[in-house]
Amino acid sequence: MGWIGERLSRRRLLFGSAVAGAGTALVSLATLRGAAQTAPAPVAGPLCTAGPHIGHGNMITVGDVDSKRNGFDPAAILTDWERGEVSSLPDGRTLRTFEVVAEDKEIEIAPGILFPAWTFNGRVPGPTLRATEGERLRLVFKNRGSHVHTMHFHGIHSARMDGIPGAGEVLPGGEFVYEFDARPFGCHLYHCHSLPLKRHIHKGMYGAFIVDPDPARHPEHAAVARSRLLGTPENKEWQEFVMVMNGFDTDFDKKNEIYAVNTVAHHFSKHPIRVDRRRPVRIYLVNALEFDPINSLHLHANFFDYYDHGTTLTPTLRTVDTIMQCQAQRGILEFSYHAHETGLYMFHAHQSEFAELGWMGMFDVVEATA
Ligand SMILES: [Cu+2]
Repeated sequence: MGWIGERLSRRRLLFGSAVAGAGTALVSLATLRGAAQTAPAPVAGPLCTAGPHIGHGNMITVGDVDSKRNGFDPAAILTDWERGEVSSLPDGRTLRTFEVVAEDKEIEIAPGILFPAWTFNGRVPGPTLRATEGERLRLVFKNRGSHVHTMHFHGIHSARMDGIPGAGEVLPGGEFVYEFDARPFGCHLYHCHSLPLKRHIHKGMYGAFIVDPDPARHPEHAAVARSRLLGTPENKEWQEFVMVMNGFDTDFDKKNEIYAVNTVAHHFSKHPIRVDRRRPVRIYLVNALEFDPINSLHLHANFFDYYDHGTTLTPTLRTVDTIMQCQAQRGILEFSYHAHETGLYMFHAHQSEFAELGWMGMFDVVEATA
């Protein structure tokens, strides 16, 4: 199949499924948001862009995914830090213990489109594990799924703790305890590393793993480190969000039909992320996409500083509005709308096809959030 043919086929699948699966039609975002309430509802075919050509007229799915049934909400995932249980080791160091359970679960990734996922703690992406540099981490991993799984962390650890076949792989019904120090600080990820690897990852077995810098270890940039350290007054000034870019191959042809941030296609187009105009924004961006080698984030009407992998306290890129990430690449974006007027500001993958198939969202910049 040629390049154009593939694209037509992928779009037909999403649009066809949305219509057949949920009895819905596709309308423009402007209509959905009520900006064109007087206009007739557009009749959309698989590739039709009919409808009022006003406002943010983007083709998106109609209706909403049932977050309660899913057991997770893409918006809640933005700020849902899993901190584990904290205790002290005999030498006085902090021990942070997390429990993660693998289980099979059918999830809804677009209205009416179900996907047979393999999950960590029943959600995709898995829990955002957040620790502080230098702590001892203990990950109690239980496999209640139907396949063998692992937790492989992007971080520094011993071979025995690598979470690959032969080192921490867990049979269904089994359990393994991974233990290592939280380092280096940064924006990382974990994922299953069982074989076939791309299938295990793509089924939903990944999550963000954030290690906050310890300000005492970075006297030259202590203020920046404090602003990253969850719980400090400096950190509270920031509006922090985790965005895990992912996709789903719903017909198992090794191509994605759905793209998203935090799993649900177009979620943040329908439910813009409220942002206080006066406070800075920090995004922990992780690319967990399989099958496509590159993903990206483009921010409209603004520019950001970028910290590749989050492992530095000074930006690795300054004043950019688009960042690309290869598979498993991640980083921290920092920006502000303090000099902007309030309103809706878009962000999306700049691979236009990804955006149209779900990887698109909005910030709702307001004067103040509660
Ligand atoms: Cu797995």
